[in-house]
Amino acid sequence: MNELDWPRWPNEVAAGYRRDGLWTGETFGEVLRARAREHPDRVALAAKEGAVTYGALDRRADRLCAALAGLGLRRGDRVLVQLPNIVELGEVLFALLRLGAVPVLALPPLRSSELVQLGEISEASAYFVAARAGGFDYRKLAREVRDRVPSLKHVIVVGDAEELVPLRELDAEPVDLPGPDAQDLAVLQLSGGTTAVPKLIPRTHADYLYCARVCRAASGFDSSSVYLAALPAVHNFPLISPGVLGALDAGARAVLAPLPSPDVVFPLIESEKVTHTSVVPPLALIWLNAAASGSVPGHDLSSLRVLQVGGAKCSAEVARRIRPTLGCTLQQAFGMAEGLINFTRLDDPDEAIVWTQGRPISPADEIRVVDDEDRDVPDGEPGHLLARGPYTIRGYYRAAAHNARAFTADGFYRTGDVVSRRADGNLVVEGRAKDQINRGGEKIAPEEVENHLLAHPSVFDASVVSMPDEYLGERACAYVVPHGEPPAPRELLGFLRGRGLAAYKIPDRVEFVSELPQTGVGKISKKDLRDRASARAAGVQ
Ligand code: J2J
Repeated sequence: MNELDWPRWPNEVAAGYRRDGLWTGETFGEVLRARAREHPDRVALAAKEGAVTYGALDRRADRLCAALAGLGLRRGDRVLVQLPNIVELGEVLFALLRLGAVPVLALPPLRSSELVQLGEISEASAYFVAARAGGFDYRKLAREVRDRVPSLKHVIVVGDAEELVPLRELDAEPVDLPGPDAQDLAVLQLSGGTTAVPKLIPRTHADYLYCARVCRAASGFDSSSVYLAALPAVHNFPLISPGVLGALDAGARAVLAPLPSPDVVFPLIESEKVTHTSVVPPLALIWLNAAASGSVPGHDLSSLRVLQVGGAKCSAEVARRIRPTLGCTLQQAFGMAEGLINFTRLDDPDEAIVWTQGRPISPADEIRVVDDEDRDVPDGEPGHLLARGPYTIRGYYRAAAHNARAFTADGFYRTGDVVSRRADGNLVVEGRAKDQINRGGEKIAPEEVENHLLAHPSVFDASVVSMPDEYLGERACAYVVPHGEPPAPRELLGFLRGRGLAAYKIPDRVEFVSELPQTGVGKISKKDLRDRASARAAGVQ
């Protein structure tokens, strides 16, 4: 991989993080080896189809790593990984991490349009999918992506591979390979994004491990805890905050739920004695309602100690119900795959747990709240949140021009979030300055959807904005100026699906208009459109 592919921390800063013991010399492959030596027979990962011990996971990772090397995969190569919550996800991740090949973590709902872009930017050489998951045939998707991405040589399938490469046949005697260094890339995470082209987030072994460890300390997670991944485990929140990788680093058990619904999750919490899990706010509400109404009766949830809620703002109303209904402590989690994570602390006063999104998890995190000219604003006033620190990236992968805008000259990441800082240090998320829609924790870059709309022959112009929604927080509304006769909304949305866009990015509502409102300088006024969408949602118009 080229040195210029992603911006590193400055040498003296990195040396400081090492000297202070924040970055250790360990890699994920070594961590798994150490835990397997300490307690080979302890269960590492449990999923619907079965469980795997630390010893077995370690051996399988070695053998798969050797087989992948046999296919020609090398340290530094990028590999698309789009797997659901199954044990094989752990096997694949650790085999790649040990080899030093870099998983590009693709959420299961992503489709050909997104996967092709991810494959092209990363020049991925392999792609891991499950044959079918959630009623969808990923082999079909993988073939299409392979045919459109010239670098993709191998499609490896969990389950019935048809003519593709079956994962279970990738098995070879372990070989001694030069593994990655701690400051090499561990994974490429996917940014929530504000641009038409997705941004990849370069996370190293050192910074990702550090992130998991400080998250663990702040959420009271230790080797006797049990983590449940209810959300797709490749997402940053359930993967590393402290998530599945944090649990495995602790030598604890991680449980992978195939679906996040109460009828699946509640029995798992009981049978696996889950202590920690994480959800987005709409899911917290579903769980609360299920627990309160007894719609999934007879399940003992008393093992649950911490419910992390994040990804989007948790309303005080939901927050207040968590302890009385589920019997556990709420931990608000305001994080981002680019790095910075804020948690409320378990021993914070209820008022802070209910009303704030927490504070940085590491004393080495540096945050600033600034005005439009990057001047610090006083506590209590809203401003743009900037972040820098031992697990916050200094730039996206292969995105030099974008990096110049998304980071300050002295290396702070411009989160795009508008927050206020209270005297007690806790942050309150007040809004967002970035052009993004947060649909119940799922992030949509309007520009990406607008470009797909503009590809329709009957669309002259289009703008996609958020509209408030009681359940998801926000939904997406597309304002479309047609070319002549407007297409039927259903046809237009079908067109977007046909272009291979993830279902959650398909606008919830389409409105045809004769023109889009403009700002004084002739740009489309998204603010006017958002106001219009809000009025519509409130039933005013
Ligand atoms: C308001 N907005 C929030 C919150 C994230 C832990 C937790 C979450 C993520 C995540 C993550 C929010 N209240 N509690 O990676 O490790 C919005 C902000 C933020 C963006 C990041 C983790 N929690 N957000 O959500 O990369 O706008 O990471 O900048 O998906 O989600 O999204 P993402």
